[in-house]
Amino acid sequence: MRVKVFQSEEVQALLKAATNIASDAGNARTKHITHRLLSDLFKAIDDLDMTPDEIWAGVNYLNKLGQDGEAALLAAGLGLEKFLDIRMDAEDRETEINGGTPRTIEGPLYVAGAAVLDGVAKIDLDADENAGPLVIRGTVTGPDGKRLANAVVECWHANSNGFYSHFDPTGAQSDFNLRGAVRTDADGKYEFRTLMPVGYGCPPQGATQHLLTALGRHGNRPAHVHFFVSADDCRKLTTQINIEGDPLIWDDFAYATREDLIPHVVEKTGGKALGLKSDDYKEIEFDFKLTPLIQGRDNQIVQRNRAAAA
Ligand code: MBD
Ligand code: FE
Repeated sequence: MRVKVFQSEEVQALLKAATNIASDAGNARTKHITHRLLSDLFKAIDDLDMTPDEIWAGVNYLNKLGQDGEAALLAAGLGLEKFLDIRMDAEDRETEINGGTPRTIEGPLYVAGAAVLDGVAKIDLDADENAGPLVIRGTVTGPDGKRLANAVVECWHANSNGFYSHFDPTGAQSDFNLRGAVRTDADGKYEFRTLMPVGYGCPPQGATQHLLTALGRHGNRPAHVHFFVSADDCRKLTTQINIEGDPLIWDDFAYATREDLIPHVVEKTGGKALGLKSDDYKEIEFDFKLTPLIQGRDNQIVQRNRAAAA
């Protein structure tokens, strides 16, 4: 079948009817976007001569994706979340905002509600035999380069199985294990005492991995730690650091790695005095540089569904 019907009056009328585009009812923006996306889909079906079997495979895939709760995971894996960062980076260049710590994707595994502690937080609540101690510390500075007291640094990462609390398929972790929040001290310093994470892998039986496999791709991330950093009169930063030396650093299925987000990992001793589980530990020093509000507002605040725990 090589028919092309997309441009026909019948199909154009169908697109308009299906999205109620000629009416004042409904939400104008939603109708505009739906009309465009549905039109692009219809055109692609024509252009690529997609078969009914292919279309129903796709529809069934969406059901499986929702059942698995993986739509946001797929968004990361297909580069959609990275694309949004690329757009925000371009917007920053246009508004001549520079010098801040690079952003990178939030991902789907944040949980709101961690208690905010002063200066230092020990966030490894559960024992993890296969993970050694890790201290992540540094400063938060504002657009003028001055250190910021009372900035809030939130942090979340995986355990030695690559699993995040709240999303751990084994159910093994307590609510805020490896998640925390710290308010910077008078010198703008923050510190997390935690354990070394291991890279994440998509659920092997899930819809995301299913598509990635069909694309000949893996669904793995290098070991990494997520952060939100917020302070008065600054834009909220969403970023991550990667653990230096991970073989997947430049082969992340979610495309989150950036040159300036791979701090050195330093071997230290004196962990016992810090309350760590061994005297030998690893340390990462990483400073966050925040950027100014734009005409008094934070254009980096992103609304999305996020898990929460108390
Ligand atoms: C993660 O830990 C993550 O950070 C992203 C972006 C996707 C899946 C798992
Ligand atoms: Fe992650």
